[in-house]
Amino acid sequence: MEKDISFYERLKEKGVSRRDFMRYCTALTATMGLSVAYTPKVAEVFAAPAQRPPLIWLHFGECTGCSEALLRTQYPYIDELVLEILSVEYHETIMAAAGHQAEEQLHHAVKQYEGKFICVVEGSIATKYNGGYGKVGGRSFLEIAKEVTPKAAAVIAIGTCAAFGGIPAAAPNPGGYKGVGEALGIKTLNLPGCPPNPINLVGTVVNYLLLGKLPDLDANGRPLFAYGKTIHDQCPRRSHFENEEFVEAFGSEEAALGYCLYKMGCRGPETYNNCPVAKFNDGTSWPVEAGHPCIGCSQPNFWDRMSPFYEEM
Ligand code: FSX
Ligand code: SF4
Ligand code: F3S
Repeated sequence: MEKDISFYERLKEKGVSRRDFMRYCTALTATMGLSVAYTPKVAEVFAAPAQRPPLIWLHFGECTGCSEALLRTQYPYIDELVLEILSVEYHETIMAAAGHQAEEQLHHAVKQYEGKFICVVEGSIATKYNGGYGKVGGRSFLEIAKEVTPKAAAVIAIGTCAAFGGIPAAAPNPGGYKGVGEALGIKTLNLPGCPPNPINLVGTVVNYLLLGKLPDLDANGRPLFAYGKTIHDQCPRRSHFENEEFVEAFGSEEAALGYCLYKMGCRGPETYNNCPVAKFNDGTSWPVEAGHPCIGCSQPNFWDRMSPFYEEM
């Protein structure tokens, strides 16, 4: 197919071989919880997308780490891949427009793609004082979210801030920050993590394009394919936990031996995410593999509930 050829040629120009791409698709298929037999179909979603749903990406109270995680992700061409399957109509961090021009672009995109666009929200929403603690272009996050999200086909809350309030909502939370679903009283698909793993956003979108529906969710709105198990249940240090072989000080012999980090405050037993399997930075590593306890960054209210960090619960 001509389209197929041009896609692989484009990848080649970026220095990405067909083999690298298939390796990525295999990892993505496994992350999505599909059998390996689905890999060619997943590759097809990128190579010959049946449709490119329009995407509007909103920024509220956050650190932009979610966008950073997506755009500087493990595979240098992932931004290209995301653009192959999604038509990004509005994203404040990466678009050229600024000021009034940017506002116009948002207004225009919402109107043009009403009922069809996927709205990705990054960051939480200030709800006290009429939303006065967080504004863009003179309008509160609350006002913008109330205007845009009802017109979307689906709302994806990316990162713990958008999903559950995250760091902006940490006590004493003077601005009354809340996750998007709670602030607006709507159901969102949540992809928490501070930052979240971008492969879970790509997996969600590919699931939608391949199977025609959003993935199944847990009670916290998180896709089960990524958040169905605890860190602890997938952790390669688990046998040390069972054998009661614990690290009690950073830099110790036990730390060098890769013992369990439970006594260093690891929250893996109560945190749901696929970090041990999906890993970060081209599958290089993840917190526990690097010798750092999991701080529970993808759980609701982690900043308050999981702290003080580095202390056994
Ligand atoms: Fe929040 Fe996104 Fe933490 Fe940052 O912007 S999930 S503060 S890493 O990245 O929203
Ligand atoms: Fe569980 Fe953390 Fe120990 Fe891994 S390091 S086995 S997640 S307590
Ligand atoms: Fe976060 Fe724990 Fe994974 S801190 S990145 S959920 S290992």
